[in-house]
Amino acid sequence: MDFKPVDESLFTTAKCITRYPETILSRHDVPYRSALTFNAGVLKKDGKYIMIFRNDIGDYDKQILEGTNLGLAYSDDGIHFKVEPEPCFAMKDDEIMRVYDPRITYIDDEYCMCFAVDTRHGVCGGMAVTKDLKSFEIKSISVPENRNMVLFPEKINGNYIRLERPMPVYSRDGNIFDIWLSESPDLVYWGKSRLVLATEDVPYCNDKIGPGAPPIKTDKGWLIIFHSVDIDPSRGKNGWEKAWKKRYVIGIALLDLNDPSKVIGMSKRPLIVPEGYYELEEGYRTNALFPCGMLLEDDRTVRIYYSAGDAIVRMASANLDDLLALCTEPRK
Ligand code: BMA
Repeated sequence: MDFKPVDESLFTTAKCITRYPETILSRHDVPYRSALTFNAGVLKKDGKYIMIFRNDIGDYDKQILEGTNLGLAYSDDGIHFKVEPEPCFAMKDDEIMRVYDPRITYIDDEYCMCFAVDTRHGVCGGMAVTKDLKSFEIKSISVPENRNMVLFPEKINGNYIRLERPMPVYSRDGNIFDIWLSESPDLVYWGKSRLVLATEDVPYCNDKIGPGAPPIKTDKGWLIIFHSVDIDPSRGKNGWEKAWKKRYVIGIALLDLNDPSKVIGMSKRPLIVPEGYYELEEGYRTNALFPCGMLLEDDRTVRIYYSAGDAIVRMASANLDDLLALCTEPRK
């Protein structure tokens, strides 16, 4: 596989981003077995914050992982979360090995959770609805290989819309995966699939991209957040893995309000890149930021919940107008 180096000078965090200095969630906050708490969907509803997070069970210090379930946490301020006594969701049978990476949307008076499903025959994208965050009804599980699904918070032209990230391996060399969109009348049957954002259109990517959190509707368009990966074969061991050649950064773009398969703006540089001890040096896989939550805190402030090192949940905020400007204007 050819390696196309990325331009390192692009990799700075945008000036409009303010990181919350403390960790939002770690294994120490979880009242059941937990080694890694990350990739958390976060929603604000009626002034309360709801988080569903991936909980990898095991022993952090011994670097042992034994399985995955999803945990539920509530907060009054979006910063201090209290984890419920038991995990809220898991799937495991002869075919399904685990579910992970939840994203949550509130639509039609219920919560819809999108998640990845590892099966013995490939990775699928799953969707389930719930009214009480306790009992979930599975609506659909895609064919492999697909994941990183996020559902828009409202129907567009009569259909539910999701972003997703299929993983085609025959057409291009390497793991070059793009962001797609599909429509559904009922959350069960999905179609009208089309490409939204291609990897080669992201100037700081040489590997794959994937949708992050449910989009935010603005008067300029749908604001989307995504992860973008670049590979450098000279990177060596870090985190728990023998060799980790990737860096995951966070990007943003703007989609057309009526036809969200059309990209109408995109920041040409990453929004957030790994910085500081917990993002660069600590964790299961260091150098990896992965956003699964984004919400409007008030009319003009956006909060972004992202994982660092596949180990903890962190949060950063920015002014909405600054984010929209990054998508539509060259960065100073
Ligand atoms: C992706 C998924 C995520 C993970 C990310 C960074 O491919 O496996 O669950 O957070 O890699 O390691």
